[in-house]
Amino acid sequence: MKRLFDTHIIREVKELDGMWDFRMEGFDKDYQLPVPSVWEQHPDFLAHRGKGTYTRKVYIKNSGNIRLEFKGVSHTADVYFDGEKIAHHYNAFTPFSAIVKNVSAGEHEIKVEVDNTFGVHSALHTPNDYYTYGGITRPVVFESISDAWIKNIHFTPYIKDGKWNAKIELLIANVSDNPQSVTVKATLAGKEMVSGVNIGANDETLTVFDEEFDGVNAWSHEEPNLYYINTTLSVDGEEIDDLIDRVGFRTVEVRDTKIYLNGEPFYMKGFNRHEDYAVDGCAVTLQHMVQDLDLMQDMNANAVRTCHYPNDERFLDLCDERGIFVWEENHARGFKLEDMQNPNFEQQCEDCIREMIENHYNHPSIVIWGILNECAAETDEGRRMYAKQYDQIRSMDQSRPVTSATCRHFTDITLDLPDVVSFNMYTKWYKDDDIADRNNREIDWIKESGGDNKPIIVSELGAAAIYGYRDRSRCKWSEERQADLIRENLEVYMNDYRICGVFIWQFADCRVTEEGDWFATRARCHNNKGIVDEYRRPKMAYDTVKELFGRLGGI
Ligand code: ADA
Repeated sequence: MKRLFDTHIIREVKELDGMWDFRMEGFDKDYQLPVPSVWEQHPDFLAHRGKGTYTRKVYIKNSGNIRLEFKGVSHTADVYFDGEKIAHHYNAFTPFSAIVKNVSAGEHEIKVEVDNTFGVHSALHTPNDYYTYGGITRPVVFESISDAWIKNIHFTPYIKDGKWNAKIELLIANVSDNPQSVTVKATLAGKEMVSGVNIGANDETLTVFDEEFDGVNAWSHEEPNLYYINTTLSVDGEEIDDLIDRVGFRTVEVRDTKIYLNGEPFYMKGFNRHEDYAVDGCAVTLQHMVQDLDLMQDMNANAVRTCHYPNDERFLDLCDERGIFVWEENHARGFKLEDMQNPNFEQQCEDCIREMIENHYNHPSIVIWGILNECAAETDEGRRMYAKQYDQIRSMDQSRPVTSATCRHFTDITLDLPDVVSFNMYTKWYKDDDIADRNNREIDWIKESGGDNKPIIVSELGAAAIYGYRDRSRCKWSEERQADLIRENLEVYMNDYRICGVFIWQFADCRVTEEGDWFATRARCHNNKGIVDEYRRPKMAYDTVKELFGRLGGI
């Protein structure tokens, strides 16, 4: 399943989860692999970087237009329908789709060529402190669509004269060579909105409703109220298409040094979470997503940062339902200027941001967008790219603040650009400074460097421990030391009124690439700073976090 609820009742939808035929370049053998999954789960491909081809048949009952949607392929996909190329997409972490018009009834073949190799073609998936897996790693959906169909819904709630209002933007497309006249209807919280729409041949049009909604209850951490928005298209009274989404009435604003939800300042305390689970790789199953959030909430967390890329929508659906605040960010981790000058970098970032916001806009749990984690913010060229990406986000979404997690301490020249200033700090792990002193120097610098009077978030803090390694000396890498350092850091940051949120690095241990030099500082080829290991086995720090998140952190 691609979402936690049905997005269509009228539109014919078939999920293509299941066994696909598979061939790997350089392997003279036929395989069958499950979709979604990573090919690294197969003993022949445990650490394989290469090109694999997935194929399967689909049967179409009635001739017409079909639409294929991939929620995630890692990291590059070339899609063929009956041998004709219909899509090319880069980036494992954002969805993409393709339409084939006037397909005859009967059996057809889908082929997906998948590439997880590194090189100049991949500016964002690189040897890094997380692993780039290979495969069709998120759900695939096969739809039959009418000539006129509902492509997207964007829901923007706001308060006017003390009452909940919302702007509802429906993007309606026409894939036929003839103009279409349809009636569009949207139903939300008992209100029905109707409009006639004319769409030119092979064109799209935006229909906008802007209404007051009486009697709705706000979405919040304590009461994450959600509402279904049902939209349909009809011609001469016959319904031909529909799209259902789920929304929440809430506003997010930045005022002075706080972030406000529905007019009240709120504090975020949570984890950085990679999409990585011991046996799933990045194709984390729904039950493991649920387990992750159950564990985070057991530790009294109320927030999660999708480090360092857009997440699976089912995880965002769970956060919507649980009132968990989400910092979602585009795909970038630790790029130096020379990495950012890869000729594909800016376009691949732009595509990722566009696809992230187009697809995740309606999730009330997303309260802040992030970009370019620890990239070259100390350079003029880097600043130009930061500014360009902030501008792109703000052009698409004026309802959420923007930020970026910096590690260019005392040299970052971009702090005047975001709404919220965030920094990553590993005091007492990488450097043995006094935590409070180092924090004061950081915040003093932020205030002098463009971040004055802005909310401040500690976007990463942490220490490593090897699960099961106990040592009464409490030396580094022991569970004891990790628990000590988490306590010492949280006691400082969560008692500092100038800070409105903390994210521990990281929720769970995650696999890292052997390529590059990560192996030297990442025992087991894992980033071992998880509070639980990759099998979600808790380390001693689990109870430390549970205690401190339970009693500290508030506005
Ligand atoms: C950085 C980075 C994380 C991780 C962390 C660490 O802050 O943003 O992805 O690499 O350091 O473990 O050192």
